[in-house]
Amino acid sequence: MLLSRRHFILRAGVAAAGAGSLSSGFSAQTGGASKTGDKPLLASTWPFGKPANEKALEVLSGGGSLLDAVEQGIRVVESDVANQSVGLSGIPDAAGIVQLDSCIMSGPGHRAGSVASIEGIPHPISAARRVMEQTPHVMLVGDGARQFAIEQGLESVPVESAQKHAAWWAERARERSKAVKPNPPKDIRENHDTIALLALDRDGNLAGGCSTSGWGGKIPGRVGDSPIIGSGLYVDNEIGAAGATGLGENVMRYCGSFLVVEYMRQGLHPEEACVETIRRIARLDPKGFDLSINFVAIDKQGRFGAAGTGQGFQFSITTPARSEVLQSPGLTKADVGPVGGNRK
Ligand code: SD4
Repeated sequence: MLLSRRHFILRAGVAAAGAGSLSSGFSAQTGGASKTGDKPLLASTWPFGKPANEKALEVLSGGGSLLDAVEQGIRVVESDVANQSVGLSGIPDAAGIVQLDSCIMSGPGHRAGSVASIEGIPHPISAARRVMEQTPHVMLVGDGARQFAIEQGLESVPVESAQKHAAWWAERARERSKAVKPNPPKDIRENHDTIALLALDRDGNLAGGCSTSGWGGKIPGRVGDSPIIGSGLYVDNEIGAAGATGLGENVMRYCGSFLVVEYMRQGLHPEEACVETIRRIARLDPKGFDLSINFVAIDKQGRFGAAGTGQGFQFSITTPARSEVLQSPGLTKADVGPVGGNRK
């Protein structure tokens, strides 16, 4: 079922790229059958995005703003102490410290804020929003970001206690990955997961946010795609929004989320745009489809879609009429012919 749907999607993608419109038979499961969808619409990465979506919908239904919805939704995942890849319960770096990355974007005004390698701040998404709203800057990193968050009155914990808190996870990270390896483990879901949450309100305005603890056992100071505008997240209020999860190094070299939005601008359905982005990256990348990357996207009409490499990934969709976890199509070399064009 998935296979034939995937093949259909790839064919439809090629056709739609030229025609700028979709076949009426496009995947109903991923929301493509209709040209417009329910609003508000929340889409996010992984099953843990579902409670985040639901919180965001609750905020919007209660009259909150799009940015409130994104921030509050992501805070649900950042607060989940069982989550090993978002918030202070995330797997620490090779030095045993949890460094967090996050960003937020508002479609209206095309505004963005971001924090990277921030320590001891339980809600980096709130810090990213403050950067966007309270400073002339887009991105703050490291201790500067932490001090800014504290000055803004955001919740903080001493880094020593964040360290203690992280010690147990550090031990596990060491066992699992023996710190940073030149080649990441095959199943990156073991130690990579980001919440990227995209939101569309009833008026067709868009926003999004992203939050992660990044690559477990990373070199201290390593920053992934998640706080990089255009890589882990991109929002264009004329077109749509996209977010990424997976191995950031394979997203940030291609401005992955920006590319997804640009494919939607060319007329592709969100799912096709995610598929075409992965195909394009795989064509250029020496690793071909062995990339461990995933994208989720929504457009201004309320359509949504996702795609990933390998087995694909699970993403969450919430509207007033439905809230569910869906499986994205997965792309492998077998699906799309020659890849890794720069491979020497
Ligand atoms: C990173 N993209 O730091 C993030 C982590 C992640 O699924 O998404 N994992 O590379």
